[in-house]
Amino acid sequence: MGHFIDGQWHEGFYVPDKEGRFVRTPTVYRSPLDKEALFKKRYLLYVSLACPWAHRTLIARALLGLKAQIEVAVVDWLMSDHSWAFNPERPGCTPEPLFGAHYLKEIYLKSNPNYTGRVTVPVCWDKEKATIVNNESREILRGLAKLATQRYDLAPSPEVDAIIDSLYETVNNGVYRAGFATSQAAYEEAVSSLFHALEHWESVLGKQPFLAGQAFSEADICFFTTLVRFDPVYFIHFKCSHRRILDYPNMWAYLRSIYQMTGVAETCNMDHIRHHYYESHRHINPYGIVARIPAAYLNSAHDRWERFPQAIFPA
Ligand SMILES: N[C@@H](CCC(=O)N[C@@H](CS)C(=O)NCC(=O)O)C(=O)O
Repeated sequence: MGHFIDGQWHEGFYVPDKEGRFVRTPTVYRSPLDKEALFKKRYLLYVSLACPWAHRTLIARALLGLKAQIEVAVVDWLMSDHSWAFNPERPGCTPEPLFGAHYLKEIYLKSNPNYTGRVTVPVCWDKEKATIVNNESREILRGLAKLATQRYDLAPSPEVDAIIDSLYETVNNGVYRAGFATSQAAYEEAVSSLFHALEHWESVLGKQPFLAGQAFSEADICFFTTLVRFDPVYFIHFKCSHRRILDYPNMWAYLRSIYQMTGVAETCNMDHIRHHYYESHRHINPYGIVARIPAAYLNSAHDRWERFPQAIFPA
């Protein structure tokens, strides 16, 4: 891991705040996605199959019928001192298709040789303008949802934004705040707000099929990509150990209901997910031992559609 300052690479992990809290750096590229660019197939998405933020964009691409429009380049699961790398030999990975780059950081420098910031995925690259358009998953997700013509409304109400906001700190970033805390107090703070939020959503999902009500939305995509990593990784590696998702009947069935929507399971690569976390974060898992995958099946039967016959979802 590392980051750029004025185009110079500096190795090292995130620096916590004074109280030992993990602090995520804001992303730099925030331009809106453009319809013409999308349908002229100018966008290339750089992703890691391990990353929950990048995973959001892959699910939107699949559910919105955009696979033919958007090419995807997949980095290796291992994050080294040079950050994300291309390793086409590894199953599930691709070569870097435009420049034959070895590292994703080369792409950031092609966009701006004096770039300051982290080298994160997802990245939405414009092939014609040879620049990064956006590297903030939530904005890429919204951009795709707004521009897709094979249309399913993934943001059907303003409530969706409020839910995504509330999920961010407690759940999506909450697991990282727990796992990367460098003091007991920072860990307790993160894990308490994480499980407080999970208890809340467990109760909501007992009454309705999706977070925002009857209709599947972007909020469900944002929740799903954390939930699917929870039992195999966050519960162990990030010490989010109060309960597994399997222990919450509504959330466990909800997780499986989304996993089983057409096109979603293919976006979930449990090898990339598990190997990335356990092998890349050696400061919290020094020997890189990868925990065995839980026995519970994501494709086991669930009763969500019988319980909620009014549920609206894309596939
Ligand atoms: N806010 C960003 C976060 C993206 C992010 O942090 N991705 C991680 C992978 S899970 C990453 O690339 N980290 C590399 C680093 O921070 O150096 C988003 O939602 O797109």
